[in-house]
Amino acid sequence: MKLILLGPPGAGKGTQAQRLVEKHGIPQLSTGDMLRAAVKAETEVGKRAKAVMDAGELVSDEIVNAIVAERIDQDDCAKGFILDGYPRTLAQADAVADMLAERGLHLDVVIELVVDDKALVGRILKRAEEAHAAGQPVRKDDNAEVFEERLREYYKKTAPLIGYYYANDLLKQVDGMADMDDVTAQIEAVLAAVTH
Ligand code: B4P
Repeated sequence: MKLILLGPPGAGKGTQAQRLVEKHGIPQLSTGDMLRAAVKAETEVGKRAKAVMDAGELVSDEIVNAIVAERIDQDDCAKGFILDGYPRTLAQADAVADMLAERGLHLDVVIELVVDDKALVGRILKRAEEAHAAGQPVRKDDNAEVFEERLREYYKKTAPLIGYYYANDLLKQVDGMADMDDVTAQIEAVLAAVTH
């Protein structure tokens, strides 16, 4: 099973991807996590990505496409994978199509988590507050100002993917405003329908 989780920042892509990993035993390929790991390890990619991420903007297609292409060739991706937060631009979507075609693979479904803007900012600020209260590091992009930029980037560069995947007959929408268990149940229903 190869699927994409699509949605605005804070929609719950990472949250739901982790649940899918547990249930289906396929890996979560989160470009956000991969980039944060590169920043932490101070690799060349991390050094180039840091300022861009801190400002709430998107890292270049070239960097992101390269890290995903390398990742999907690893053994644990043989049975499938969950693309979480990737693709985020039309150029990235074209890159995924090429990457999969070159390997004789295809996408099963693209699941969009639909959440309104007000709820998104509330979730992000809550995550920042909870991390702070627990003495954990707060993500530099989890504040109201940077979040506004993340959302602008989403509408400008990522939202066009909704029409792109709809036209390719791959898009399924779920109500991301529901509680986490309900969202999981909706996703499982979509997966059951597309894989049977
Ligand atoms: P990501 O790490 O992908 O972060 P995100 O979009 O904010 O998170 P997500 O939607 O996964 O939300 P989550 O489950 O955590 O990206 C960060 C940055 O990396 C980008 O801004 C960009 O700079 C860079 N980047 C990543 N991928 C890129 C790409 N492909 N191209 C270029 N740049 C890229 O949920 C958020 C919060 O909501 C959590 O606290 C969670 O507990 C809560 N929550 C989840 N579901 C909920 C629900 N149903 N109800 C209530 N709360 C819920």
